[in-house]
Amino acid sequence: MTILQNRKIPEADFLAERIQVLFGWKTGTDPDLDLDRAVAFLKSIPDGKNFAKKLAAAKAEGRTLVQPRAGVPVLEEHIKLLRHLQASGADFVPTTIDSYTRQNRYREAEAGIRESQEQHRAMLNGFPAVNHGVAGCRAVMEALDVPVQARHGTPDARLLSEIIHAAGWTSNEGGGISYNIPYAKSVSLETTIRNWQYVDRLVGYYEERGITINREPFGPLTGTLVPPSISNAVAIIEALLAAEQGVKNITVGYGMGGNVIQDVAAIRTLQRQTDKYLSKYGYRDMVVTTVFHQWMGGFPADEAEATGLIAMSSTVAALSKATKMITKSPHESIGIPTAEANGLGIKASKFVVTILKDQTFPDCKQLDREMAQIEKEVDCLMTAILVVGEGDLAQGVVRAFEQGILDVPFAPSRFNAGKILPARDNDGCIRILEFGNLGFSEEIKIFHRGKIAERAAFEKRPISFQLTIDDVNAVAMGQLIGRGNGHGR
Ligand code: 8ZB
Repeated sequence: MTILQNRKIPEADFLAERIQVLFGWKTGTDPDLDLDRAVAFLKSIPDGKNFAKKLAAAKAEGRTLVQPRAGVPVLEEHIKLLRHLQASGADFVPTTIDSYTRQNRYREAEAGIRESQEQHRAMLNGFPAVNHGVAGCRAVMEALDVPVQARHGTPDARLLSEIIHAAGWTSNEGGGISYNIPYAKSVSLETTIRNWQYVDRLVGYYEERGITINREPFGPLTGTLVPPSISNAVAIIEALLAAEQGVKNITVGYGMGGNVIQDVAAIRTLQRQTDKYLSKYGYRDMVVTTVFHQWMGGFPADEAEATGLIAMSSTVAALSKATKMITKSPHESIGIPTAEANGLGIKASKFVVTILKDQTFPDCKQLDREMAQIEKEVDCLMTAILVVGEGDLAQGVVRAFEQGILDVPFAPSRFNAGKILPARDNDGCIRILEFGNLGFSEEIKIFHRGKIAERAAFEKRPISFQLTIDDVNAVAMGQLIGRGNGHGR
């Protein structure tokens, strides 16, 4: 086996590997997966249904567009669901893929479709796109007036990506880090980075033939108290890895933290630093947009409170000028929402971003400071990664995770050190309490320690893991900062 490198896969190697990939399941031998036919089909899709073009237009207008998550196993039911969400105001529709498909367990997915039909209810937690094949996925795309994206969490999404793109879905979420570390326990980063280079190379193949397809790394990672510099660094790395394979249209993402200034700073720096790093490494003609994820942590069970949190998330997204926002529903604390609850989340969100469309968060000292802090931390991490990678980004990522230089809080993967502990400061900004071996300079660590010490002093309690625990549960209970006893609402 060749060693992993951040190098564009030669076309001949890609096409040779592709033959193996397509044999992964019977729908992979569909003649519509012939690349010339897929190119011709994608060229016939109107601009309004092209995810990449619609994002570029929204960015130019300074609008924040909305997109839910959704997916059910039976084709006709899935189409009905997406049409309902489109009618509720979704600017983009998703297709959330079920867990068997994410694990490449297509036989079990097949059984799940059958059982769902027999029992008239969803027996899978998403849409098994590989089993439905190009024809089924095209039927989904053709039933809608807005662009379609696949959203999943798949370590090896090569066959899935082949099928959805050939079907005219013009966006795909995921990446070698962001669909491994938060989702898998024992798949190596070498494996997932290589698999996602293939997924990106496929998009590069289409781009070379005049078809633009959007790619979106999964920004929020574990969605729980992730410091912005860590998620931004991962997003930038995945954007660079994708660009090397020929991707041109990339949406970098961030999951809401809860402090408004830190959230606005995170989206602004994410845009700016992604642009900066792409151009620094020579990638031209890139279209970079941003996605803000509504609160990804524990939600309040009360539906009115949940709707309040959705509205707050929308406010921050709009003021940050994120290009797109992923919505939640008032059912979030229970699990997968009904179509109605999902539509309600979209409607509430869209109402807020529309009202706020002409307003931007104002420049101020606090925002400048927070932006400078995030940028300094991201630069520090990027330098450390390239140093351990001896100049190669892909190798750098593998080694940085091995050594804990890059470390994601609360991740299940055994390829993640899991040594850092985040906690909020006295303003609710996410900071770091325990650094493990994170690639931060002493100056940055002093800043974080100072911020956490300030909060602990205010709450008159010691600096400990208890702060982290209290913060993880706080929002669901109606506070941002887990103040412990005596400092509640
Ligand atoms: C990492 C993403 C978690 C979020 C939602 C969860 C949660 C998962 C589906 C779905 C609608 C689905 N989610 N699967 N939402 N339909 N099939 O993703 O509820 O908010």
